[in-house]
Amino acid sequence: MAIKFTKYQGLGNDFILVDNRLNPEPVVTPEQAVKMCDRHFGIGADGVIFALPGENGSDYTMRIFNSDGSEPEMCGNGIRCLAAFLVDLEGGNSKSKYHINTLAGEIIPEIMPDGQIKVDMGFPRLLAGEIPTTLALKDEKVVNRPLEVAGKSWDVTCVSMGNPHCITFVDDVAAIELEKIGPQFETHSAFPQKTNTEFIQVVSSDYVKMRVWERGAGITLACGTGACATLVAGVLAGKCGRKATVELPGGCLQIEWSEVDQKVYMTGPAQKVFAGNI
Ligand code: ZDP
Repeated sequence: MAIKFTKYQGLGNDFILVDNRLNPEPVVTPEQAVKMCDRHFGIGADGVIFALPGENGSDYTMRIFNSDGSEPEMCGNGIRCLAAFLVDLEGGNSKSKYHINTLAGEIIPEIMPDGQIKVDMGFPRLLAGEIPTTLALKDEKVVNRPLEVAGKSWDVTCVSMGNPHCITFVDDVAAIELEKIGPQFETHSAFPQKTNTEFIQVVSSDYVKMRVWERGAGITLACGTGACATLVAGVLAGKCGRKATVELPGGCLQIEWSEVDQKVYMTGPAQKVFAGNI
């Protein structure tokens, strides 16, 4: 059976988008997703994203499989790609704002006049029990707590954007041996659902550089939920203002943790690359 797909990328974080609007279950299995994401034997991507029918009054539901077949709750760059995909699918009937049901709650991407996509990413979750991490008591925040990884003590701040993130501020982000230490953070026993890990170099209170090791995907060029979690962590740790540019290997995202409604807003691009059948 052939499956129609469209490849999108947001700052080089790339996804295979599948039109799943007629079926409430993904038409691709996690095992097939792994093969599709393979960069040598498949299409190549960091994940597969499904546009499914809406639930509870939302326009659509988004589900995603990571390149290792695991299923994260949310995906920031991916939801911008999904919004661009929906505009394409709906043609003349498309909307400028979509209410998307995800495992992390309702997320609202909006297509801006300049083509950038601004996403209402909802509220960050800050308590150890909801991240989840065992680095503090369930109802405590985890800000600058020591974590032993690869024979070294790192000060970490943890934030959930629906999915778990562990943020570490470093002097030189280029010097981090991501491939070596990333997996040790991801699978550390302090993170029962594993974790995405971000290494951050603060250039100024409104500009930071980030490198990421993603849970279930490894090194990627960008991570939207990670950029959001980073800004929140920067505010908690007293290193950032409420609005900043996050520079990732694939480009920049604008992130704001609104003082008005306490939600996180992410603005960035999403582009179609090619379409095909597999
Ligand atoms: O939480 C996870 O398992 C992530 N690998 C999900 C994907 C996150 C993503 N890179 C993002 O932009 O938020 C898509």
